Amino acid sequence: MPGFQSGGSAADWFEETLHKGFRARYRVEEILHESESNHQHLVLFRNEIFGHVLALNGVIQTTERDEFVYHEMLAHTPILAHGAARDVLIVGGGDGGMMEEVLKHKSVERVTLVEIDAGVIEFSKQHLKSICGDAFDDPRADIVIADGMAYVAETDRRHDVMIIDSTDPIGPGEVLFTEKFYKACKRCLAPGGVLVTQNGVPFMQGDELRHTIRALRPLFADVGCYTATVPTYMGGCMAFGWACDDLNVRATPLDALRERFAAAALETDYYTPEVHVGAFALPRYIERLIA
Ligand code: AG3
Repeated sequence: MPGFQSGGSAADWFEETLHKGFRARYRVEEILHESESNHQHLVLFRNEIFGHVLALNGVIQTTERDEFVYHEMLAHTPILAHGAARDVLIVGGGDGGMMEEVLKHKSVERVTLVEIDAGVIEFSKQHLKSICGDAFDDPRADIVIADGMAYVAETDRRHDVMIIDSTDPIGPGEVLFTEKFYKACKRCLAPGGVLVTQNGVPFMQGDELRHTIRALRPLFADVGCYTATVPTYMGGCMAFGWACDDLNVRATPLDALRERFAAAALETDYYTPEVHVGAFALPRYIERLIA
């Protein structure tokens, strides 16, 4: 079983294999599901601290207990900064957690989820209700099983907010970190639209963020990043890329964010308008990485 190790006692441990030279282990109370899809190895287990834990190819993607940090920050930050997003695209995100956050915005009329692996979606509907809720049944949800790269290169649609909810750049997720992909994203972004990306933990994976920022810079008037701390993405804060052609979107004043947040009547566990603004204040080592 990839990722699993006997801890020397009765309990089994899941060992995440993402980083060279660093491993984190999670005690497995119970394996709830394990399978091999056309694209990847999928496992769901239960851990005392994190609840249900989903790992793809040995890398933890999301957990019941801490998914809110990542999903709220990648969904609400661009949507509330934009202020009038009606059409949202999610690339990846087959677990449905991102879509669930996006659908909390009543002003959003359509969310398109482009996921390469139908297996992840089927599985999440069955086993990850606590993360995706009823998002897959929402009439505003449009589920497309396709390669994200092909979708953004070919679609005629234009999106106000695009969220790249990918895995790390290993395996099927790799293409979602290329210049070619970002160019195609720009093509299907509506005027004033915002693109946000997941860029890993810069302390551990600095190159991932550096490459994305370098690839985005020539394409958009405003390129930057913001951060949030997700407990299971080990090694410090996680970085999210930001790209937009309108400089005013990132500069949306706190008062406006507070008004929009109140109007949207969102219940959140991490996101607040204050956290939103603060998330763009970068520690020096990250500033240097993207300079
Ligand atoms: N996808 C991002 C997982 C990143 C894990 N990387 C890491 N630990 N450095 C999450 C998908 C949730 N919808």
